[in-house]
Amino acid sequence: MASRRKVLAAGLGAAAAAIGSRRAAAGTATEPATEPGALGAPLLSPPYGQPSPFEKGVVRKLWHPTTIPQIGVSLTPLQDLHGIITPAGLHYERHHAGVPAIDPDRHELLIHGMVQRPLIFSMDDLLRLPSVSKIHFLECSGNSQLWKQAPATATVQDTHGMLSCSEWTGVRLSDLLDQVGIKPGAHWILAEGADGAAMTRSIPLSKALDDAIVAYAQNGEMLRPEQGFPLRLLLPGFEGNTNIKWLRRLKIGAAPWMTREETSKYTDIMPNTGGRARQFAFVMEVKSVVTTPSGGQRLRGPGFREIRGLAWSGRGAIRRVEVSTDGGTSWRDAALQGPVLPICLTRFRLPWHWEGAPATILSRATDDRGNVQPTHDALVAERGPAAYYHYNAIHAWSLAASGDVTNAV
Ligand SMILES: Nc1nc2c(c(=O)[nH]1)N[C@H]1C(S)=C(S)[C@@H](COP(=O)(O)O)O[C@H]1N2
Ligand SMILES: [Mo]
Repeated sequence: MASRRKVLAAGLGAAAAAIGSRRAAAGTATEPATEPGALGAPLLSPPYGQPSPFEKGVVRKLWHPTTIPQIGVSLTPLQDLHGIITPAGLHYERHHAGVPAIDPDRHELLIHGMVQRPLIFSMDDLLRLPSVSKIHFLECSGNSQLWKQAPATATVQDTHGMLSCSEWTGVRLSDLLDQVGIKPGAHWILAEGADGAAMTRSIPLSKALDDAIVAYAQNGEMLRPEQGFPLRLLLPGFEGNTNIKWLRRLKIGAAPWMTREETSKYTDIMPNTGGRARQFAFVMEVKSVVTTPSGGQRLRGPGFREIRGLAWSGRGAIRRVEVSTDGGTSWRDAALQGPVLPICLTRFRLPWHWEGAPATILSRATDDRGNVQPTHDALVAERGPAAYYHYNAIHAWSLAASGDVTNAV
């Protein structure tokens, strides 16, 4: 019987039929536990809908306790999400000086520097222009640093939670640059935020002219305050830090400005270079992680179980995800859930029958440019032990015979 169920479990539809935890006895009247209720809650309770109260545990959490609560990171609960879109209220946050309260009616964007006509745009001006909507992930380049401490209790929220994915709507930056007219010799743009940090980053003009969006909306509604309301820069595939929130100024110039965020921070000291650093490594490389089963979860007994996870690349679309349940000795191709979009989270899934023995679960993504997610050892060999940003190595979860899942990195 057990082997027959196992055979059934190999096919997806049959597997689902064999998994129900309670058997409706043949010929006997059986009822599901959930019965039709009396008159329920009225319309508009509340006017802006909220998740079920039973989902109250699905929240962002701090990366680590911060002494100054305005400066730090909150993480997306990847283990609790489905599909590829991150609900706006669960988008990770990274603030360097808290969330400013900006009145959109008073907000302005200045574009100046090496231009023919410096211009100031109001939100009203921007909303009248041709709009574009794109689904893209956003990842902090400091994501997954936790491997350095590697607590066994880490969840995927801890290890990969500086990652979210939204549909972003706004104006093409290239359209705005057309209006101001770029002067010859310009190669860089300085983007500045209106928060207390006045965060500034130098962006290559080529990126600005390619696919950069000056975004005002996220998943169908205006940006959340935490995501930069009323205006942010969205640079598909570039490290989170360059996606300046509360955007107030763009200055066109010939050379990068060497701001704090591109000199003392967001650079990688490279091995065997006499202390030289890799600078302006903007693109977030191909990466993936298994979200089910993942750290902190407990599997209730052997049997059929779908392995699920997310894959993404700042260079293009995901072409392939392989999954190993034996620590990398053998690999199987996971199915990619469509739509498989460029520079976007891609959901992968693999039907699996857990025999109940200890297992080490890994995933390895390949993008459509042929980039393959590296092993931890390969990445450290290339970047050195001091590398901090842009960590995209294969992640491992350890599944014990008890069903407990722990971080194996
Ligand atoms: N103005 C401003 N822009 C900012 C930041 C900031 O602190 N101030 N943080 C940056 C960093 S480090 C990241 S990872 C992303 C995070 O965007 P999110 O908070 O919408 O997830 O915003 C970037 N843009
Ligand atoms: Mo970041």
